[in-house]
Amino acid sequence: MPAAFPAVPKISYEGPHSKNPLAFKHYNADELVEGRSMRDHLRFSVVYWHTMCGNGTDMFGWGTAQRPWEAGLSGIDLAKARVPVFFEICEKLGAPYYAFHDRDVAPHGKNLKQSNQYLDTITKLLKAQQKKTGVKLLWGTAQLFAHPRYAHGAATSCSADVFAYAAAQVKKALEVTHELGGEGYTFWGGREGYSTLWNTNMKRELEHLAKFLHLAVAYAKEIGFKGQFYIEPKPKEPTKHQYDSDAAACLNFLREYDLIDHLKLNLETNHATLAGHSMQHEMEVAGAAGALGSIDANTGDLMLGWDTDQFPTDIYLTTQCMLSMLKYGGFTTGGVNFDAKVRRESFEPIDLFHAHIGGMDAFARGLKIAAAIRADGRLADFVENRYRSWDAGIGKDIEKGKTSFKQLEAHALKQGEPELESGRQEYLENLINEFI
Ligand code: XUL
Ligand code: CO
Repeated sequence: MPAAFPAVPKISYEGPHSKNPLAFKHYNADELVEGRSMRDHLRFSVVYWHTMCGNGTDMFGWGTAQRPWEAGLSGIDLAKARVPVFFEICEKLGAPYYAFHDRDVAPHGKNLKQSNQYLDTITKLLKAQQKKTGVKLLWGTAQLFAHPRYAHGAATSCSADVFAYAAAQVKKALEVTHELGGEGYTFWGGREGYSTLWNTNMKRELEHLAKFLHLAVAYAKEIGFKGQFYIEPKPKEPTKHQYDSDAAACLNFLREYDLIDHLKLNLETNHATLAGHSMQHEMEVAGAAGALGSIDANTGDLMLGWDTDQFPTDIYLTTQCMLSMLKYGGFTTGGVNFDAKVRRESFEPIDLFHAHIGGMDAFARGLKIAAAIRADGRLADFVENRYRSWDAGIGKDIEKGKTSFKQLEAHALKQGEPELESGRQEYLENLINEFI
């Protein structure tokens, strides 16, 4: 099979002064940051669904994308043709990982058996390409939202037969992820929510979702899959309300149903903003709970109210992501997964390279800036100093559980009106700007 991008070389690092659109200006894979290579810090991952299957369709118009390697092909033949092109892109980008849904890599069959056969056919090709290129699987997942059978949800469907069908699909997706050496498996509850409460038994649906996840955990154990499970919060779209609405809701759900030891969070910027949060907020919520697993790196357009899945280019965003990530010890099983798609207007194949190079460079800059802010130390010192009243005296006693309301009342009566200090928001915003 001839290369799909014969004119694109392996993308190399040329430094910040390069004007070459097909070179990294900031991502230098071997460069050490805080003693770890950028490659290992960022663990970049390319997604199969947007990169290979995205065709620029929107609610008002059909696809725009020009993909010469797809000409005249459909079904399993198209699926086969996409595999080497995808790995050519990953390899040329130097992205060490990828992620997929079962039904992006292989087509829907006329029944489950045929779908599984298609998936087996493609899994062999993926495995061969992984071996050839060294690109590894960050996580796999099952697409439980596109087919009409999932109109009422998958694990939260009102139909037990749909639950069973979804379980069968996840069983197979787990086997394939395991076969491909996947380091994780993600649950994004595409239609696990409701459109109207008039027809919904929420308690029952939540219990079913928990049951589904417990069954998945049990099956992973049975087949020896040791990868990390993730749940990916998103508040809405396609449903009006999704049960995995944000990091806090997911953590509550995982704790309530005794799943907290089995799943971490895979956070996505555009999902955070749809939930009315910043990505930094979501990362701090997950990090504080010890559940920060992986990120789907993208961004929304704040002028639009939907999930536009754009490539991240905002240095403030990537700096915030990497500050939180470094603070909580960096990625272990997860990575920076580009769940992002080129715009409908960017229909030429080369746009796929510009998009990923830009996203990788934006994260590389974020990483370096975050490391510089940490090395400088003023930000961390400020926060530490802000809480110093908890390090000794009454604060220390409260934290240690050595006080009662009566003792606190005595303290307040004796101490009088507490003295406060400024939060210095503007000073800190200026401090951050020194580094950006
Ligand atoms: C959808 C989304 C998904 C998940 C995987 O908004 O983010 O692509 O990442 O199912
Ligand atoms: Co995502």
